[in-house]
Amino acid sequence: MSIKPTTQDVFIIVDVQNDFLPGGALAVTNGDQVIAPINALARKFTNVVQTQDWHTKNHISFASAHPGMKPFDVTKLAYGDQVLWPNHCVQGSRGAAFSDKLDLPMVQLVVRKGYHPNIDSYSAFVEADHSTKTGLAGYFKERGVKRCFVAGLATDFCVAWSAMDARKAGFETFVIEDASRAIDTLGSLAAAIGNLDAAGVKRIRSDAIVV
Ligand code: VGL
Ligand code: ZN
Repeated sequence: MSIKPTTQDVFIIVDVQNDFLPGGALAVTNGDQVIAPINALARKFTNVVQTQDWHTKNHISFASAHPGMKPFDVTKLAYGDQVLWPNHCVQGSRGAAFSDKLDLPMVQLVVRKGYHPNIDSYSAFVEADHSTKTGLAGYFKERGVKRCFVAGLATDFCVAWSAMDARKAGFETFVIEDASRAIDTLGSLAAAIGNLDAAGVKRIRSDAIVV
């Protein structure tokens, strides 16, 4: 398969932030390996957007906000099960900043997410309560976007949830696997791949994208 991006395609670069990279608060194994393929891919698209995990200080997704709980425990919140994380991507912090190895001057929009204190948001489109919207689907529709290509960190959380919601919003959707890396806690990577396949999200490699 080879795909030549058009003006109806968008590349969504998910959460390539210091806290998800080696040495960060919620480091994804080999997370830094996504940077070179993402820098290369971004040059093949006319539309590129980035997402940025952007939490309040005592965000409800942090284990530290739940006495007696620890990172990677799962708890029940008003909107359903929530994995609890180490404190990460706090608004304005160095950890929340994009990696300075990214070379992405062409990015058109940065979508911040996870800024409501009581709602997590893995997805770039719809928050974890499954109803609060970020506005990104509307932005894409106004701009005539038809296909979304998603890569970044982490495959099994923010990449997968963003891809699932892109598909639900009616976009043909692709996850670029070699430009993504997973956290893989409690079987989350296998579950995410099962969900993506069932939803008709295509999993491809970056060499499928040609100029
Ligand atoms: C993410 C866990 C918590 C991600 C964000 O970017 O995949 N994962 N917050
Ligand atoms: Zn987060």
